Amino acid sequence: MKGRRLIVAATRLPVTMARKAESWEARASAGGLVTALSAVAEGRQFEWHGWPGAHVPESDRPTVTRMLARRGARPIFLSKADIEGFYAGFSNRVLWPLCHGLTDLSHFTQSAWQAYERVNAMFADAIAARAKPDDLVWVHDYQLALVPEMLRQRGVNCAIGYFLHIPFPSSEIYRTLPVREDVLRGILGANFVGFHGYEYVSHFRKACLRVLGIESDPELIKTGARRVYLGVLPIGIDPVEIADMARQKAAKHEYSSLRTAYAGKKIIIGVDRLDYTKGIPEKLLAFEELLRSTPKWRERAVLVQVAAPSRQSVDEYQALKRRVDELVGRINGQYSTPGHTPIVYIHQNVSRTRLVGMYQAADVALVTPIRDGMNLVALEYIAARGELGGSLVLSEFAGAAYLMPGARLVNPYNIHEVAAALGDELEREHPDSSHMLDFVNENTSSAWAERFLARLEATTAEVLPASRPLRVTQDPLKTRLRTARHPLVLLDYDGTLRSYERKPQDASPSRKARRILSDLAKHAAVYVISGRSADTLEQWLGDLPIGLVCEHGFALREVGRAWEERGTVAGHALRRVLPLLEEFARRTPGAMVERKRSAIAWHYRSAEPEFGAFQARELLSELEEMLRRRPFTVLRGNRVIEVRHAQTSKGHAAEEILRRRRDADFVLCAGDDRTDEDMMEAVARLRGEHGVRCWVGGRHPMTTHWTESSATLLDELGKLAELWARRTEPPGPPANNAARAHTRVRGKTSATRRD
Ligand code: ADQ
Repeated sequence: MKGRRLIVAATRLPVTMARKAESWEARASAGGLVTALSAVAEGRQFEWHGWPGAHVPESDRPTVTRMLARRGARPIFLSKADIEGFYAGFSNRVLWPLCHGLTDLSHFTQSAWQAYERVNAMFADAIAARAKPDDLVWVHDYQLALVPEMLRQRGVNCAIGYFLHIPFPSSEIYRTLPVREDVLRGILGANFVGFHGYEYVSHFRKACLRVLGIESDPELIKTGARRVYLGVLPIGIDPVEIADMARQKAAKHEYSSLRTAYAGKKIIIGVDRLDYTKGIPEKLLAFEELLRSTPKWRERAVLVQVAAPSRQSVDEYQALKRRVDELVGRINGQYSTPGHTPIVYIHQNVSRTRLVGMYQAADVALVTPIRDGMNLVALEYIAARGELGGSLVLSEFAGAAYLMPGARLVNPYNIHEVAAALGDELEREHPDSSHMLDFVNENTSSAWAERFLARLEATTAEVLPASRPLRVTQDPLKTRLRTARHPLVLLDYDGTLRSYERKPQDASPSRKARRILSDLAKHAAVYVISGRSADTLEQWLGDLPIGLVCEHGFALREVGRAWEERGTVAGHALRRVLPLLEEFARRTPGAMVERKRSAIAWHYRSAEPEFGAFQARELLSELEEMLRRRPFTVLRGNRVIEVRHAQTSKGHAAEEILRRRRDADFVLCAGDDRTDEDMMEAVARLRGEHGVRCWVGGRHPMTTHWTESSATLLDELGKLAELWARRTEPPGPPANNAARAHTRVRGKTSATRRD
């Protein structure tokens, strides 16, 4: 076996279980995804987690599990309530219409959402129990959007990919979703997220910006320590399978019966699931318009419309069925003659082999969804017609529209335009579809899967650092901690000791955090190194026996001493930088300038997000030019750009503390954002193997350990304080070289202004 093991999560297994008398029967389902994955499954170990397509009572589950295991499938058993809430309720009644831009058909209920969360968690549990660090996990589609992040929360650290088979809607539409943050965060647990077209990537990026405030590049989103790569990978079909089917009897029979029945006439084919996104009523109205405006086609053209029954328990689908029935009746009533009926309506699941025969018989395919992630019917038609060539009238709102050179693109809402395009295409005698055929033959479904996995492997090669979860009571760390005689603890505040709050002033320390800090300080030298002002730190932590560093390293306060300041922003920065920032604030409604002693900051949290991000990029390039070879650094934080003296960073602060605490024989530092990386770097450089560097919120390439959240870190710090308290031979109090090194006391700094 070459290749890494692949674990696939998709709602439905490639095998459907059905109850047969007293036993169960396994039937292979032949979806596009099954074909796409069968080739990549060949060279590696492979397992597929999903729902077996039926409610299986508790007593039968072991048998069904065994039957499925033989086919590489691992069942997620769902109760009837789960199927209703997760599948019909949230997936198909909320996300499906919303992602297709149909907000008025999207009906959110709390109970359906809870079922969705529950079922996503079942998938995550099942996969987390199996996944090994070197595996690849590939999660499919909108039904399982929470799974990637849920896997991270369960400590899964292997490469996770996610592919969305349907459109991602514009951010205006997406923002109407009541659980918009959760769904985005769920997807962002992946290392690589794939879409059919760049339009969807761009919508996804805008949603991340507007909903979560996360800026991104066209192919990359950085969120905390994690990098999420984005890719455009339009799915394909298997043209060889189509060619094989075309040779079968059922296809040949279908072909010749249609050609005989409509000899001398033009055949138009429509093949869709009976879904409101597929634009079937609009298509029928366009055909009606053609018959009305161009009488010669009334008896010389037939529309064969196959509509597979779909989601019949959902109200909107029942309404759609009634509407389609009515339209077909009306048009046929109006234009039928004893010898000819213009619409042949087949409301059935037709075998794929028969469909191929129908495609082959058709002069024109009419594929006019009002919104469609990709649309495989367009590709199947071109493949089935092969060298015969064929006309494809294709909605510009199908993902396939970007990829089919030579298709006649139409706006499906414009009935007259579609009717006219259809009329034109019916006139063509030998349409050339060779360019489309080339695309279909090259972009096969298995090539698509290979490409996805190659991208997933490439994007994760770099992010598998050998860091481990922080567990202070487990060896070897426990022994190292217990035997440390002069330990030093350096902690960031926001996001590390405390989770973020919408309003920064609300994030005061919990009683538990304060108690743990003072317990730790009985056995170690403890510093909180924060971006907060001196005043805030004094107010929240000033009474504890710990050192404080404010404004990202601008000033340091040893226990019981006054604040010592480092470089301030003055002179050049004030004369040149301040006016520039003020000009950008004037040009960007909602942006503002903040002056601190250590820095000047340009905040754009309240500006229109896209414009703010654009202006921030402009400002950064101007600042870079202006500050070349000057002792200032430009820091890009969360929706803020700060210009500060090059000597003020958390790295410099950590360096200074390490210099003062030379005898510290063990250093533990923890942080969670970009500014903490400087601190991690300093500890790694100066203390190497004597340091434990812990990242909060996931793995980070610069750290040795990680915790899931600030709450987990606090728990571990609490255990650490207990561990030290239980030591039989208590170490001496932490050496305090600081007092000796204390030469630059300048008194307490003035309050930092937060305008
Ligand atoms: P679907 O919405 O299901 O897929 P589509 O891409 O057209 O849409 O695939 C439909 C498949 O079902 C085709 O293979 C077609 O042959 C088959 N089919 C349609 N009608 C049928 C009938 N009456 N009987 C039998 N078979 C029928 C979702 C997204 C799409 C995206 C795919 C793949 O909505 O936009 O292209 O996933 O990513």
